[in-house]
Amino acid sequence: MTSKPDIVVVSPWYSAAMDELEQAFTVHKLWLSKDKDALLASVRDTCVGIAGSSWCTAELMDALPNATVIAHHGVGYDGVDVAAATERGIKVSNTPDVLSDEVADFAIALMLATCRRIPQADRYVREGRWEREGDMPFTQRVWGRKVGILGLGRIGQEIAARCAAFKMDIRYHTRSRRDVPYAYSSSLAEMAKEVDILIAIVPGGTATKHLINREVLDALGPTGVLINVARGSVVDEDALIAALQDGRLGAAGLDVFADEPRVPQALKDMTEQVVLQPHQASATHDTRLAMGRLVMENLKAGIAGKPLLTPVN
Ligand code: NAP
Ligand code: 8YV
Repeated sequence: MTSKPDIVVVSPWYSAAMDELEQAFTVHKLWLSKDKDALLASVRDTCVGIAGSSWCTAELMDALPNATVIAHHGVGYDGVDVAAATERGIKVSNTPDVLSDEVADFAIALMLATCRRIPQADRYVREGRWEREGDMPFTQRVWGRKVGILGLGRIGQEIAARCAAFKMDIRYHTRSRRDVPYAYSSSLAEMAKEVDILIAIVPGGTATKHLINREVLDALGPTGVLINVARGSVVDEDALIAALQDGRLGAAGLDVFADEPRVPQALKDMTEQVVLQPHQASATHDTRLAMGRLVMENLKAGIAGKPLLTPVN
């Protein structure tokens, strides 16, 4: 019997997909290891692939010099040092497309939950306030309103298609204009001024850091709603908290945060204006299985010296 190739997994993902991974590879689980240096030293010569759902540094690549592929679990690979991988001749893959519809569904759910105050209404019933106080205060309409989408890539376009079904007036901001039936805005702040709801779905990393800043939040205004399903780094979190506390921004629905899984207490305390989610937009059984399988297929291809299915570099 031929032995299974050694791979190092930095951080885990869906257990059913991890089980399948272990059928194909000898999986060394870095996140469980008490002595990470010793684990890396023990597979220094034999490890041919790296996978993970969070980070991958140049230091890790140097500790595993025979790894030829880094298969990232997630479409956003801002935690992976791709430049360092390219310099070392290591191929990198991500998991695009298989999660686009799931994340788009979730963005719409979060927009509806935030505008129609669904978590607040649930609490209103459970806390007996309906019986004591009567009907709860009215909420904001979603259908027919103006929505601005920051990022109109694979997921952004699926969000736009769903917003169209809600009869919304759709605009978008990206660096390059696309051939789509939605209004293009070359300025994010200008777009924020025009819309009722701003949905962020751009990649993370330095290029998009704090794109949504005080100016953009003020442009969105006291009745404006921010939905962030992109990365926490895209929003200046301090500016967001201040805008919500001062009433300069109406409400926010957030799936992603600057320092996950830690969420600022100030956001947790704002139970009326803010809906919080634990970075779960792609987290269904079906989609996480598809993502995990794509990681595995990329590892197999990279280790066999074949082109990756979904290459990044
Ligand atoms: P994609 O197809 O690469 O689309 C990215 C979009 O962002 C493009 O339209 C791009 O257009 C735009 N963009 C990039 N940099 C920009 C900038 N500096 N200013 C304005 N627009 C910019 O990626 P995707 O598959 O849709 O995924 C997008 C991101 O969603 C991921 O990278 C990830 O961070 C996030 N995500 C989050 C979750 C979650 O669980 N919450 C799940 C999946 C994905 P231009 O290049 O023309 O600017
Ligand atoms: C995952 C994501 O939660 O694909 C992405 O970019 O943010 C999510 O699908 C994350 O990558 C964890 O694996």
